[in-house]
Formats: sequence, C-alpha cells, structure tokens
Amino acid sequence: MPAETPVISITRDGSIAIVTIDNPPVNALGLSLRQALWQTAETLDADPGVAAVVLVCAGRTFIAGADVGEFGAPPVPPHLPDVVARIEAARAPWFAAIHGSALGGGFEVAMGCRFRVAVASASVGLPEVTLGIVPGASGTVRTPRLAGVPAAVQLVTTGRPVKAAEALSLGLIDAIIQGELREGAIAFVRAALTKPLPPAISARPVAAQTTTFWAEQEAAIARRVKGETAPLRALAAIRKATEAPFAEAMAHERETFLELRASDQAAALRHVFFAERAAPRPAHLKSAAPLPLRNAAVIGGGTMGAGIVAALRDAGLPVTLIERDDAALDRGLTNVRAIFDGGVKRGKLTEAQAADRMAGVTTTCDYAALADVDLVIEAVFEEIGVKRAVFAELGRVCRPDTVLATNTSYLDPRCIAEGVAMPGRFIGLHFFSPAHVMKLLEIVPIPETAPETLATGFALGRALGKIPVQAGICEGFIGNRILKRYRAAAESLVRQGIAIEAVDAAMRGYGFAMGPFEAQDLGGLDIAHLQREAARAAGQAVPETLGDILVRAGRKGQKTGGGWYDYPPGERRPQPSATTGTLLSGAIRAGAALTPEAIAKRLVDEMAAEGAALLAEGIARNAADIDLVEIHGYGFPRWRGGPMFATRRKGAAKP
Ligand code: T1G
Ligand code: NAD
Repeated sequence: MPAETPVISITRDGSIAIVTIDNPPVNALGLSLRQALWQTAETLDADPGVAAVVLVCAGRTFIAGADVGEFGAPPVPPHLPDVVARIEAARAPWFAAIHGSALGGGFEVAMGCRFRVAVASASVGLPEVTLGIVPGASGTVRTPRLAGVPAAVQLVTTGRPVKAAEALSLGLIDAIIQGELREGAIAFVRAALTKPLPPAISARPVAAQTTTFWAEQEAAIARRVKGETAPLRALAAIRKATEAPFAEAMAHERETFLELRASDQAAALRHVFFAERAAPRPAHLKSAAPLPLRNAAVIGGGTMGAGIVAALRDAGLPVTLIERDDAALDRGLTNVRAIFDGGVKRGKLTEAQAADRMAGVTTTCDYAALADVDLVIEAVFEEIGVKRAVFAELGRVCRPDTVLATNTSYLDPRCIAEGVAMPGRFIGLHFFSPAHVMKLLEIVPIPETAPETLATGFALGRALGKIPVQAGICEGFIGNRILKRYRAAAESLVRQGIAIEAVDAAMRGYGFAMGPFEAQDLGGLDIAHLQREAARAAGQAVPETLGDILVRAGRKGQKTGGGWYDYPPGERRPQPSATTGTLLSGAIRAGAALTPEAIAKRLVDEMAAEGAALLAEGIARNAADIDLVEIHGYGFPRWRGGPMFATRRKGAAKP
C-alpha cells in the first residue's frame, strides 16, 4: 500500500517556513488536514529559527472550506475554530497565500493568519449560508473585525465570494501578488517583518451598529431569502459579534452552526450541492470521449434560438445563426443583440464584451455555411415537418461527424431524426427559456445516439455552465412531464373547491417564486392548450381541463388581460377573477378546505409520485437528477432539496 502523500509539507526559505497543503481535489479541511495543521503549528512554534510562516496550497485552489462530506456525522476534534485560533496564536506570524478560491473554512483559516495575500484571479468568500449553515470557525466574528460590519453582512448573508481586487478594497486581503504566488508571498513577508505587525484579528475592535441598521438589514434579507433560515441567523451572529466579547460571540456562532448543521435545510442544500457537482460528469459516460466543440450553429433565431446563441457566445464559441429568410434573420440578430444589451444595462457585461459577443455571431440563410461546424442546434417551429426539412438539409451539408441536436420540447426526437444520415450523431438538447439564463439542460439521446455524441452533450453543458440531466424519451421528458402532473393536481384542488389564489399562496409559502396558476398566466395558457388540442387531433383521449375552458373563452393569461386571474390595464399583479369563477363554476364542487401546508404537501407529493414513475420507467436515471430538474428548470426552492428529497425525508410519495 503506497504511503499516503502527507496533506502538509514544510519547506524553508531562510527563516521563513513554507507550509504547503496538498489535499485534492480542493484542499478541503477534513479531519486529517485539521490534525496536520494543528501539528504543524506546534512543530513550527518549537523551532526558534522560524520568523514567519507562509501557508500555500497545491492544486487548483486554496482551501475551499470544511469537508462538506463530513457534515452528515458528528464533528470530530480538532475542531476548525480551534485550529484557526491555534494558527492565530502561533509564535511566528502566519501569512495566507491564496490562489483559486479561499472559501468558508478556507477563508476562516486565512483570517487566523496575520496577513492574507492573493493572486488577482483568486476569490474569497463565506458561502456557508448556501449550505444552510453559518460560518462555524469565526467567519461571523472575525470578518466584521477585519473588514467592518457592512462588508461582513454582505459577504456572510449572501454567501457570494468576491474577487481579489474587491477583497483588497474591502480589507479582506492585504495585497495582490503579481507573478508567482509563492515567491511574491515570501517577498511580502520579508517586507512585513520590517514593520510592527498588526494585531491579530480577534484582538481588533468592531464597531457597534444602530438598531435601525440591524432592522434594515433583517428586513432586506427576509425579503430576499423567502423561508431560508441561515442568512438571518448569520446576521444575528454578526450582530452578536458587535455586542459581545470575542469568546462569547464565538460560542454563539458555534452553537448556531451546530444547530443549523443538523437542520433539514442544511441536509437539503448539501444534497443539492453534491448533485450539482455530480451531474455534469455522469459515471456512465466516463469512458466516452466527447467530440471537439470549437464552433456551433443555431437554426432559428426566435425565443429559444436567440437565447441559445447568447449562451454559446457567453461560453466563447463562434456561432453561425441560420434563419429561413433575411427578414427573419434580422429579427433573430435583433433578438440576440437585445440579450447582450440587457446584460450591459444590468452591469453583467461591458459594452466591449457585448460587442465581442455580437462579433462572434455570423448570420446567413445559406446552409452551405455549415460545412465545417462541430455542432448544430435546431430551434425552429415545433412542427415535425419543419424540423425534418431542416435536418434533411443539415444531413446534406454538414460533416458526417457534426453533432446534430434538436431543442424540441414535446416532439419525439426519434421522429425528428428519421432519415437523418449517421443518426449516431443526433441528440436532443432541451434548453429552458431564457436559454442564456436557465441552468437546466435536458439531454435526450435517441436509441442510435453514440456514446461520444452523448458525452459531447454533457461537455457542452459543462462549457455553458449548465446543469445537464439525461432524460429518456417520453412526452415532456422529465421536467414538462412533472409540470403536467403538478398542474393537473393543482386544477384538481380547484375542482374540489380550493380557491385558485389559495393554491398559489400555498406554493409561494412553500418557497416557489410563484404558484402554478399565476405562472401559467405569465407564460400563457395557450401553449399547453395547443399541445392538448394537437394530441386530441391525433386521436389521443385527452380530458378537458379547466385551462381549456379559459383558453376557449379567450383567457390566455396576462397577454390577453386575463387568464386564471384578471390583469386590468397596466396591472401585472394577479387579481382574483369573477369571470373565471363564472366560467369554471360548472366544474367546481362545493368548497373543500385545506391548510397551505396541506396544499403544498399534496402538490409536492404529486411531483414526487411522477418522479417515481419516471425512475421506474427509466426516463430519469436517479432521484437527484429529478431534484436538479425541478430546482434549475421550474423554480423548486433549493433549500427544500427538490421533490424527491423533500418527500423522502417525510415519507416517500407513492408512485
Ligand atoms: N467539501 C468536500 N468536497 C468538495 C468541497 C467541499 N467543501 N468543495 C468541492 N468539493 C468536491 C466536489 O464535490 C467535487 O468532487 C470536487 O471537489 C471538485 O468540485 C467551517 C463549515 C471550490 C469553487 O461551500 O464552491 O467551510 O465530483 O467540481 O468547479 O465555516 O467546488 O470531483 O468527486 O465544484 O473547480 C464552504 C464549495 C464549506 C465551497 C471549486 N465551502 N465548493 O469549483 O470544482 S462549509 C464551500 C465550491 C465551511 C466553515 C464551513 C467549488 C470550488 P468530485 P467542483 P470547481
Ligand atoms: P419561435 O417561434 O420563437 O422561433 C422559431 C424560429 O424558427 C423563428 O424565428 C422562425 O423564423 C425560425 N424558423 C422556422 N423555420 C425555419 C427554417 N426552416 N430554417 C430556419 N429557421 C426557421 O419558437 P421558440 O419558442 O424559439 O421554439 C423553438 C423550439 O424550441 C421549439 O421546438 C420549441 O418547442 C422549443 N422550446 C421552446 C421553449 C419555449 O419556452 N419557448 C422552451 C424549450 C424548447
């Protein structure tokens, strides 16, 4: 058994000791690393020749935090706050040299050091609230002493990391190192040792804030988090740090951390954390090599096509946009430009970046331009004839190894692929609108899809920063099939006499941004209605729905001034509708009554039951994938873990 590589090695540069952590993949602070850090502090304290210590990491990043994999078990000493305190109390001052991301416990260890330096590409942060917890090793107590209370509130209660330049301006780090980090850090140390050292962070003062400040922060966070516990508890811990001595504030933080660590929300967020990291690299594709993705083409510059072009450009891929005629092409290019202009308006893009995005888009109506593209994504009308004609043309002009993908929502990809030469290169890539924003990408192979084509779909998902989930072929794949059941279950409650607005309020209370009926009014009831009508025309027995009744009465949602709700001119907030009540009166029985919790449980159970059916049919590969689809495609509250996780913890739903 080869000796394990030590997680820590120590080298010397004169009187400076360089402590290098090497604990792949992200130098997480598991038990062995905590023990090694403690022992290293003891060893170096005992060496009078050591004047200072540089803490640096091997691999892709500085310490990325505590080992999330340990959270399911009781914490084992040495506990991280004690390791941080031990570093801070070291005889010779420690200096953190940061690359990659110093996150959570990683940044807390860096705050145990007397100084923090970083390369320009590094970031630092305290993302604990995204895991349903608060920092557990002084993040809420040292950060306000290091960077001030407002900066600490922003960093801790949002969980959003900051890049090195912003970290420097906030005082979270002391310098940005140009050139090689280790050497630059050593030079920084030598200069720092010529001057009096600053006090250890735990010994620094922290400014008290007004009651108004805390009330304003609390209200702002409560508005933003909609039911998540950790952000408000993090704010309370920071407040404690401004009102109590260091040790008392540390005890309060630790107590809060341990309580939340065992909570349902933390378990749910850990489930999502690991599911999101597993999704882009599914185990069953380990041996399949993806094909090269150097450029791409999109057919159709409408709602989806324009978003897909933007997503490809955001990932740096040159894109050829094809439309049916010049006028449509102009409209398509206008759609794409509008997306980037929106990015500039929201401060997400500079003018130069937007111009560069647009410069990478080539437009034409001539398919011959696709003779050398690696990937084509079709996003034309949802009509089988139109799609088949497009793929026939693509089969004629593209290379035999060009991956051909359809973005269809409801058509059977096998029917679209009929007659396509080399069907092994065909695949479904179901983006969600807006395609440049929504992270979910359903990847739908047909029976002939080659493993390398499937692997290329996942590689595209990774390149676009999406959450790719493989789906089998059925109507609606995974997400739209669950959506159909969710909507049917919501309509069933209305038929039983539960008020439309009560259903929506219950789902908003559960954590959705909006309920099923207000969401339909926003997207339009006619889309699903047309799908049902097409199925009926094809001879399928599709029962009349309440939505059909409304659409037949011209009530398609916000776009017609009324759907499930009324929308008086200029009013976007849903108003309960007497017209809807009259139209549906024949379909609604006497008023049943359910609590908001019971309504939410009923509907989430239905989603989970459909998920169980999708698993049983092999359409979904695992329950975590279904949770990711619902969270990243349909707004399921992340801190609930998804329908499969939520019901599993409270008694699984029956398929
Ligand atoms: N613990 C355990 N494993 C982790 C991990 C962590 N903190 N972070 C990442 N991994 C694994 C991940 O599962 C994957 O494993 C591999 O590393 C690469 O991850 C006390 C209590 C650091 C920005 O929340 O944000 O500290 O699939 O694909 O894209 O107050 O990972 O290869 O087997 O994401 O280069 C706080 C979470 C913890 C950081 C790198 N820290 N990680 O991104 O790689 S709580 C976090 C990330 C805490 C203290 C509290 C990212 C990254 P596998 P990856 P990446
Ligand atoms: P859209 O009507 O907005 O755009 C379709 C575009 O295709 C139009 O610009 C049209 O000019 C173009 N087009 C039609 N025939 C063409 C041809 N022969 N060659 C080139 N271009 C052609 O439609 P959309 O909403 O963008 O939907 C496109 C596809 O994406 C459909 O299959 C739809 O099911 C799927 N989809 C839609 C959504 C959504 O929310 N809208 C979500 C996921 C997937």
